Amino acid sequence: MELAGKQIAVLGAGGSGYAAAALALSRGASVRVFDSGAPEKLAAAVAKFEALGPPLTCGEAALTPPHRFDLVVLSPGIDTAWPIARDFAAASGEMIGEIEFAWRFSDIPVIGITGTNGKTTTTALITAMLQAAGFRAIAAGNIGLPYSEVVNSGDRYDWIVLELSSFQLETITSLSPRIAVWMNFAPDHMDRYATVEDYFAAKFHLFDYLGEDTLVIRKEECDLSLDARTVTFSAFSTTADLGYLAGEILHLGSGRRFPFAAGELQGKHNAENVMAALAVADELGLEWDALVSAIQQFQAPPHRCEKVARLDEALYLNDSKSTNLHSLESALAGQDEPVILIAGGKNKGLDFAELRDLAGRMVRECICIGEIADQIADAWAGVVPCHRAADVDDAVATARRLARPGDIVLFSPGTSSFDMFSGYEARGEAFRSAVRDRAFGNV
Ligand code: UMA
Repeated sequence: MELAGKQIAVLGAGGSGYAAAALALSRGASVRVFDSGAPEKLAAAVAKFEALGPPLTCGEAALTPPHRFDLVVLSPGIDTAWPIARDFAAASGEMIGEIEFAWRFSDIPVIGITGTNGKTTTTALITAMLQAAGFRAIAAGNIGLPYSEVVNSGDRYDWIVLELSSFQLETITSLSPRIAVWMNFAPDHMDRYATVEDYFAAKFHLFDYLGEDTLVIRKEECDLSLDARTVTFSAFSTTADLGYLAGEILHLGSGRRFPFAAGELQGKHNAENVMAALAVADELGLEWDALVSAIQQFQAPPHRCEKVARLDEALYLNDSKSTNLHSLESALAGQDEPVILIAGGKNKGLDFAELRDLAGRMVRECICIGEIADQIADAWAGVVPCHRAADVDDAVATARRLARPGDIVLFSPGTSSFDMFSGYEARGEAFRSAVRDRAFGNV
């Protein structure tokens, strides 16, 4: 794509807007950046853009009718339905997302991963696996490092492993992953999408531009009815190409086995993340045996069912990233041992009754915290004994009293943290400290 002499508008002055602006500048374009955030909140961004060069217009001024541009590059956090984005698009030649923009300047093959849950872990795992096999591979996209930054660096990679959110997939017009991985789908981001179908349609764009490529798809999602060659995986089905039995991952066709349970990752949902990675390995002709130590040593990104410590012979898992019912459901369904669950947080209208049957089967005791504590106890009354705790530390103290040797103490809140914390990271830190203080004798 030729950019010299072109006028480019970048909407959004966050990480992806900055990386897209830098890439456009390096290709000779004239760039302007617009962000509707209040100038006082964007002081750091203003300083960064001043150093980079392109003018940044923020606040009210960014909302005035735009000039005509040759191309508008949209940050993922900005809704394509936002009237200002529509005005920019209407006045300009074309509007694409930051991911599509970067794709147009790169010839490095992409492995694209989407799904409601598990995509960050799978992206990091596939990257670690490729690196262990001797490939130059890097993880980018929704995982945190903007794709445009990787492309603009000029560094040569054999593979870019892209975590793709629905927000990013909404605005692709040619991105064609060599291998596309679909982890799972469940309602989420309903503050951005009018219907669940709209959210699904956004994610489904992953498959829009596939050629002779391979799809790796969770078996339960196979009604996607796609023409491309498909490899399926599932920890809950006996007919998927890759399945799970007694701690091992099995390849149905060849009988190959992978020792999953001996590794750092824990739970059947993580077994599915490893299956997706092994399916990618098969596509690239990599031997499973050569990948055992890289996969077994791989640690889940923080706050995603990470092992914190063993205390009184019970294993404590921090799954603070569980901010919706689907991630709580996956964390629970993935356990093989009785669970002492700590759940709750902000009351954002979720109905924990949806998980009543699963909780009844998997959870021996539940400790409820936060604004939504009473609703959880009401929703699960009669199937799970529920206890209230004042805060995370109190919840861990209660869990320790209730846990028996061999139990899993699972901190998987199932809702967001903003009633008590600045985000899921701070909430997960509080859990880790409460557990480690006890494990190492401070309490
Ligand atoms: N803004 C506007 N108008 C709006 C909305 C936002 O001007 O209507 C401005 C904000 O004032 C802000 C800027 O846009 O200054 C932020 O842009 P952004 O929200 O796109 O954030 P980035 O910093 O560019 O980060 C994005 C992804 N963020 C989102 O999709 C919300 C990051 O994913 C991603 O890591 C990064 O690009 C690099 O690719 C984060 C995320 O929360 C982790 N993703 C969601 C999720 O995982 O659930 C989808």
